[in-house]
Amino acid sequence: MKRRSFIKNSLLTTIGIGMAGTEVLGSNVTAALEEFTLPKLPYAYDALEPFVDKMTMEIHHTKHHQAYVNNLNKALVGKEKIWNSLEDLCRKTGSLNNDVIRNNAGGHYNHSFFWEIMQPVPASRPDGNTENAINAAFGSVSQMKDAFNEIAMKRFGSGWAWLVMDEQGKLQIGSTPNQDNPIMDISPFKGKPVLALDVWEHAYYLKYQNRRKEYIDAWWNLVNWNKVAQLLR
Ligand code: MN3
Repeated sequence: MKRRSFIKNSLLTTIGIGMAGTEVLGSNVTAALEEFTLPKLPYAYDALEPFVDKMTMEIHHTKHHQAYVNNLNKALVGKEKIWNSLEDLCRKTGSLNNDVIRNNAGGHYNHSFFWEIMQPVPASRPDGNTENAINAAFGSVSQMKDAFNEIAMKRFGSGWAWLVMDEQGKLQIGSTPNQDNPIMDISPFKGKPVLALDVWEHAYYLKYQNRRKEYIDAWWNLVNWNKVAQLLR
């Protein structure tokens, strides 16, 4: 055997052994206890004052959101890992058929999204592309806000209001109960989230008590339109 082909054959053998020795991720892979972790807030707890107060933010993030993460991790232990991300887990809610996973995966996804689409004042403004998309669907930014506010007010009990992009690329407004969201296969309202508002009482009760409308109006001052623009791209 010539030296060159000997090296080539050895190399192929090495690669072959390497591949055979690599464990292929199969259906027997199960979730670990630290599957998901609480993301850091992109700003300080008091950064959204006076519209959302520091204590609400601190409890909302360190207690409520942390509890969704903890309960989700607990519920997933030992489950066959048929998801590869939090989004994917939400999309497969139907096949998982487990209300604890549904509520806590939704809780984790929704809050992670919610922190990102807010920013301290002075907030950004919708860019040209965002405004065009909103105008095309609702007539104007102010008409979109009216429709969004109405849906957020009408959500009975706990849930979320959403601005999403549907499969045709058109903006739609809708609401989901509890911690459901528009990327869940089981949700009748579907789309890619571009804006979300938490209307659970824990999101506003300390400062606004029963005055959900005041909270909603105040919240518009915090919208991170740069993030919305990114999501629309
Ligand atoms: Mn919440």
